[in-house]
Amino acid sequence: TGNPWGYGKQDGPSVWHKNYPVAEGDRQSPIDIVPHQASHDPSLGPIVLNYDKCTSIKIANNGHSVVVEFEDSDDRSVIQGGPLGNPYRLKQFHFHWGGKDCHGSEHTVAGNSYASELHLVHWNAVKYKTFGEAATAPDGLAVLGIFLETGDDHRWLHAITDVLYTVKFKGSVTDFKGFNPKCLLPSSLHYWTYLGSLTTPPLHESVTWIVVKDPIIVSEKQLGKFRMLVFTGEEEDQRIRMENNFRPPQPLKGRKVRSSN
Ligand code: SG5
Ligand code: ZN
Repeated sequence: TGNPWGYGKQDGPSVWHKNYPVAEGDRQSPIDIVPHQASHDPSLGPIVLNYDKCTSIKIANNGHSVVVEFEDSDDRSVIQGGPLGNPYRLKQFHFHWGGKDCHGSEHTVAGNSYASELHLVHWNAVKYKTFGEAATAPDGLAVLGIFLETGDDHRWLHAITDVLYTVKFKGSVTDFKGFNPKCLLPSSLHYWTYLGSLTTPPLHESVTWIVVKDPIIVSEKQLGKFRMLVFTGEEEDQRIRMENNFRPPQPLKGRKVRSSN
């Protein structure tokens, strides 16, 4: 379903508006976050992650990123607190990254990119019956964004990088049970928050973004394993390396970014 889109010259972010006019809408993501322009909001509580009985099922290459999917038929893995009025269920997480370590994140901070960005996608199962319904509602989704910076090896990212070779091609899927993404988060969850959109088509304006200020550290070697994935299917003749799968920052259009501290 939908129209083919990607991150190349012909099908990348600069042409998404042709098939998805909301690309030029009033609450698009990502954005450049300018820390001194964010307003501290003392009413913003801490983010609470309840991922304890962890429900990961599988890891997949969807032709745009590598995605870890979760069982989401009940509230075993939820995010709450912060700007959210009720718990939101974890659906999946995925990454965006560059071809070089100098870019790759979707959000930028004062114009600076990180090497990669992790997105934990949650939906409002209190108000909506399905993920699909939530994905089109203004308060339907909550995405937690985590920056990745290069440095030392990350102790827990190996669980993912070690299985990436099994999902090299678009459409490949591998069992991935019992992984708790809490191990991928930095120790401080201070954040910025604003109202935005999915960063990929269909670009629905349905996301409460929660972007964590502190990055996690991963090694160049670990990031290199993501770049061995390909956008293309196993049956296709050409192999296009999966990298630079990020959308650049979009106009703020008067939105306010709030800060938790
Ligand atoms: C939706 O938007 C999509 C994701 C997509 C993000 O959440 O969800 C669905 O279509 C239903 C599962 O696509 C998938 O999860 C396909 C399995 O994520 C991607 O395509 C990976 C880049 C985009 O989410 S984001 O705004 O957090 N980047
Ligand atoms: Zn994403």
